[in-house]
Amino acid sequence: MRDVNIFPSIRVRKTPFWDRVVEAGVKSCSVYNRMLLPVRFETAEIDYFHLKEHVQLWDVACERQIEVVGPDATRLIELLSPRPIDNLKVGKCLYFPVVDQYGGMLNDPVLLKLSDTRYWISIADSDYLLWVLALVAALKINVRVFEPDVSPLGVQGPKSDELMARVFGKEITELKFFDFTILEFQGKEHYVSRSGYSKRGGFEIYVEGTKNGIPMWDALMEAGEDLSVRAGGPNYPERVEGGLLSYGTDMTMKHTPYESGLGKYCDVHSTPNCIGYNALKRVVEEGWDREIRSLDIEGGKVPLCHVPWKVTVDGEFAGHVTSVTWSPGYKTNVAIGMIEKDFWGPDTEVLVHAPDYPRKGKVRQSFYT
Ligand code: THG
Repeated sequence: MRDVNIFPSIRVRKTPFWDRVVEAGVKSCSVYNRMLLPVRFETAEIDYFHLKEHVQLWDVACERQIEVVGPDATRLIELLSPRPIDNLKVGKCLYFPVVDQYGGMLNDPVLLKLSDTRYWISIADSDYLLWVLALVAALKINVRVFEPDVSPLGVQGPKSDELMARVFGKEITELKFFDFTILEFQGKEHYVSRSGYSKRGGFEIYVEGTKNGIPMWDALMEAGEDLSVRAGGPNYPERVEGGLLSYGTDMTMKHTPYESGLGKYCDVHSTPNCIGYNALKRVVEEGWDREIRSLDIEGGKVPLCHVPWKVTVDGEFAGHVTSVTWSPGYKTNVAIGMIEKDFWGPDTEVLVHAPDYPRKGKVRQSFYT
């Protein structure tokens, strides 16, 4: 696709790190939660191998937080998802598929339990704040819901522990996957979790206050000079190989968590307060007819995937692939697709109708690790 600029506008929000992202030579941005999301700095391949070897700072301010605070906070959170939170402790993150009354996915956020009466919902790209506000208004419950001035900064890659230790002290490296803690930086406290939208490991610093973005960025860049730290962003081939889903791309409100491959996180029977309880109970009883799968696709590098590509088997409809790209590491095209039940078994050979020419593909047993 020919390069096209994004027209600057107040409506498409800048991030607290934006000036540094521009200085770092950002080449491509996406728009996510009405905010710019830098995704490419060199080529996708150079960014990919750098992420797998070194450490990158990611401006993921677009992972906006929805703060839920008040006596009815837990009651509200229980309404949102078929994932149980009974045993969730303060200091824990949880990948948290949220649904509507029909069981359709509205978002796939990370939930942070900040206290017994305070949560952050770290959202993917949909207007989820509106849904939560509407529930509060309709239920007349005692809770406040708003978007705080908090902007996540990702520290991703195998050298992220070393970099974080240099800036915040060695203790931070003891943090477990999907736990969070509070760190002080220049007299201000920030939540920090071991999480992130890559399979390479790392942290996310929830930078409090727009004005603290640049000082945080600069401190990490300076401390990591000899670690080859540089700006990066969610890397398309890395996330497709690893099966990190993109809401709005790989699943939408037309899909249940089960179709979205997130059934392993759900337990309808122990979440009767979930707004999708009746719908999802039926899904579990009756089963479902399509599900997310990892696929390999033959031939040279595929073109960009901007609309779902149809998948067939002997001329019969077998689903769509929704994320598809060349993997520089595995030297094949990799994809995420929503595949019909008759064809979702491992090693099923399919035909993927790419815009250039139809290519042979194969359903995989699981994603790459
Ligand atoms: N971090 C934070 N907020 C986010 C994202 C993030 N909000 C938007 C978006 N990403 C939400 N989507 C995802 C998708 C996958 C994961 C996290 C958020 C993820 N999944 C792990 C996996 O699939 O390996 C593990 C989940 C688990 O097993 O608990 O991390 O990245 N703050």
